[in-house]
Amino acid sequence: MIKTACGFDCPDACGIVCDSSHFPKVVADPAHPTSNGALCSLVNRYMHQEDRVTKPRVNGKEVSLDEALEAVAKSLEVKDKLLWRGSGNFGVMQEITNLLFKAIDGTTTKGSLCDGAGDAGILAGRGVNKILPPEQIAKADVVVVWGKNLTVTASHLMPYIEGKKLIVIDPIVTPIAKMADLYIQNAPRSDFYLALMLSRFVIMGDHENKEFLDEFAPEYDDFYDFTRGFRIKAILEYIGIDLEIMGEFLEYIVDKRVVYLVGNGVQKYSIGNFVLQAIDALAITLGHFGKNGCGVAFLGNSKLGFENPFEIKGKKVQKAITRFGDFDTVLIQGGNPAESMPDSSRVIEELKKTKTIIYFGLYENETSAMADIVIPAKNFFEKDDVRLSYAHHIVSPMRKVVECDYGISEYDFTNTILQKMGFESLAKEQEYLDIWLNQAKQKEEYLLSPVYEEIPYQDGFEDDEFEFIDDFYDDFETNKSLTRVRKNKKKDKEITEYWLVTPKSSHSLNTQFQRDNKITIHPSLGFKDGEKVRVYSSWGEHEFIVKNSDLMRVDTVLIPVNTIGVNYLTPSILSEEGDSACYQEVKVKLDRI
Ligand SMILES: Nc1nc2c(c(=O)[nH]1)N[C@H]1C(S)=C(S)[C@@H](COP(=O)(O)OP(=O)(O)OC[C@H]3O[C@@H](n4cnc5c(=O)[nH]c(N)nc54)[C@H](O)[C@@H]3O)O[C@H]1N2
Ligand SMILES: Nc1nc2c(c(=O)[nH]1)N[C@H]1C(S)=C(S)[C@@H](COP(=O)(O)OP(=O)(O)OC[C@H]3O[C@@H](n4cnc5c(=O)[nH]c(N)nc54)[C@H](O)[C@@H]3O)O[C@H]1N2
Ligand SMILES: [Mo]
Repeated sequence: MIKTACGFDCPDACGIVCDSSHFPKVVADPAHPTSNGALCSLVNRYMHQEDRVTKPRVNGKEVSLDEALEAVAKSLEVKDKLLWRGSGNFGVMQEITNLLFKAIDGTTTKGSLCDGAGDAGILAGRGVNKILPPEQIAKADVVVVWGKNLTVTASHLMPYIEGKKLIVIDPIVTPIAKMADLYIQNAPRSDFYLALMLSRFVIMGDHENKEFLDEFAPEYDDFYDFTRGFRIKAILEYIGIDLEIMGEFLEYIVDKRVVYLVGNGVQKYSIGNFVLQAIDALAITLGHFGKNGCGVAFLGNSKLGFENPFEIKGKKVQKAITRFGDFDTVLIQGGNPAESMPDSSRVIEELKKTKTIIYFGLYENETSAMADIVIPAKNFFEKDDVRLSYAHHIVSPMRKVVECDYGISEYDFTNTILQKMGFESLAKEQEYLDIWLNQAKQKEEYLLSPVYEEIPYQDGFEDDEFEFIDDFYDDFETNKSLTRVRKNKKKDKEITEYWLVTPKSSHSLNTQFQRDNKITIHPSLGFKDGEKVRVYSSWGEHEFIVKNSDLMRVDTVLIPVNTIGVNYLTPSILSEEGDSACYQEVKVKLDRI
C-alpha cells in the first residue's frame, strides 16, 4: 500500500491510497480529512485517458526522448525565451523548471488565469491571504456559498456544511443552489454591489459588531459613508433582487457564526479585487473573522510561510495576456494556453509568430497540435512530488507508484537540459523534496503547513487593522452600451447582449478530459435545443449547440471552460489589481445560423 495525493488543481487535494499490485485501481485515503472516502470521477478518467502524449516529436516527426531533449536544448540557445506554465499539476516540483530559466536568463510569467483578482482584494483588506481550515466550516451555524460551485469544484467540502443553514449566491441555479435555505440568483458581476449594500444595511440597522470593529477595523465609519455613496434603488435593480431578500439574508447572518465560501465566479472581472474586499468587509462589520466557526474562505495561498527554493527573480511578462510572438522559443509546461487563455484568436496568432514552441505535457490538445517540439510528461503516479492545498493546510508527499518508460519528470527534464547546455547539474531530487517536507510540521499522522493556525486572524490583520475600500472605479459599467440589460424580467425582448458565465465542469479539469460544444440559455430566448448558434463578442466568435434551461437568468448564457472555443469570446484584459484574466468581463450576442 502506498499513500500519495491527487495532483489536480483542486482545493480538495485528496489523499489517495494505491495498492501497487492492483494499479491502476486507486481509492481515497479513508483517514484524509478532505477525501472523505471517495475520489471524484476525474481521477478514474486520469487513469484511463486515451490521448496521452507517449512519443516525443520534433517538427511532426517521432524521435527518441534524447533527440527531442537535444532539440529543446538547442532551441533555448536564443536571445528571447519564455517559460509559460499552466496548472495541470499542482505538485511543487512543477516549478523546478524555473531554475533552468534562471540559468539561461530566460523570461517567466507573473499574474494569473485563475484567482489573481480575488487574491489582490484579500491582500488589500487583510494584508495576507490565510487559509480557513475546513474544521471551521464544521463549527459554523450558517454557510454562505458565494460564486462557488461546491458540488462540482470542491465536492469534498460537502460533509462540512451538513446541517448548517445554507445561503447560495449564484446567477445559475447550480446543484448547491437547489439545496439552499436562501438562494439569491443575482446578476453576474453584481457581487461587489451586493456585499456593499449588505454592509450598509448591517450598520444602518445597528447590527455591526462594535467591539470587534473598534479593535480590528476602526475605520468603519468612513466605510459606512463610502457605502452611502451608492444609490440603493438603482443598485438593487442592477443586482436583480428586492429589499426583502436583503433583509432575509441579514436575518440569517446577524449574531450567528458564519463562514463564507467564496469561489472564482465572483471575481472573473476587472473589479474582481473589489469584490473580495467588499465580501471581506461585510464579514468584518459583523465580526465574522478570527473566531470559531467564522471566516471568509477564498482560494488561499498554499505556499504562505514556505521558503520556495524555486522562486526566481528576472524578467517576467503577464501570464493572462502574454505576447508569445515576442519570443523565439516558448516552453509551455503543464498548460493548454491555445484553449485556456482568454482571447483565443489573439493567443493563436501570437503562438504562430513564435519560432519554436515546446509543449511539455500529458495530453494532446490544441497547444500540442501547434508545437514544434513535444515532450511527454509523467503523471503524478509516475514521479515523486509534494502537494500543498489552497483550501487546507495538509502537506502531502506525492509518491511514485508506477514506472513510466516514455515520459520525463520536471526534475529530470530540467537537469538534462541544464547538462546539455553546459550548466551545473541540479542537486539530488530528494534534496528539493526535503526542502519542502522539512518546513512542514507534524500533527498526528499528517504534515501541516508551517503557518497552520486553527483560527486564522485571531490576533487581527497584517497591518493591525483591516483596510476598507475607500475608492472604487468601474469603467465597464459606465459604458452605457454595455449596460443596456437592466429590467430583464419585464422587457425580455430588449435584451440583445448577454452576460457570459464560464465556470468549471464536472466532466473536466479545465480543458483536460471530456470536452463539450454546448451553450445553455433561457428558453425565452427562442432557440431550439440542438440548434447551432453563432455566439460573438467584441473579441471573437464561435459556434455552439443550444441547450435550453430555465435554471438560467434571461440575461445570462452559460458556456463552461471545457467547451471548445469558449475563449474566442473572452477578453485580453487584466484585472484592476492582481494581474488576473477577466473571463467574464464581456457580453455576448447570439445569431441563428
Ligand atoms: N470538476 C472540476 N473541479 C475543479 C476544476 C475543474 O475544471 N473541474 N477546476 C479547479 C480550478 S482550476 C479552480 S480555480 C476551481 C474553481 O472553482 P469555483 O470557485 O467553483 O469556480 P467556477 O466553477 O469558475 O465558478 C463557480 C460558480 O460561480 C458562479 N458565478 C459566475 N459568475 C458569477 C458572478 O458574477 N457572481 C456570483 N455570485 N457567482 C458567479 C458560477 O455560476 C459557478 O457556479 O475549481 C477547481 N476544481
Ligand atoms: N473560459 C474559461 N477559461 C478558463 C477558466 C474558466 O473558468 N473559463 N478557468 C481558468 C483557470 S481558473 C485556470 S486554473 C486555467 C487552467 O488552464 P491550464 O493551466 O492551461 O490547464 P488545463 O487546460 O487543464 O491544461 C493543463 C495541461 O497540463 C498538462 N499536465 C497535466 N499534468 C502534468 C504534469 O504533471 N506535468 C506536465 N508537464 N504537464 C501536465 C496536461 O497535458 C494538460 O493539458 O484555465 C483558465 N481558463
Ligand atoms: Mo484555477
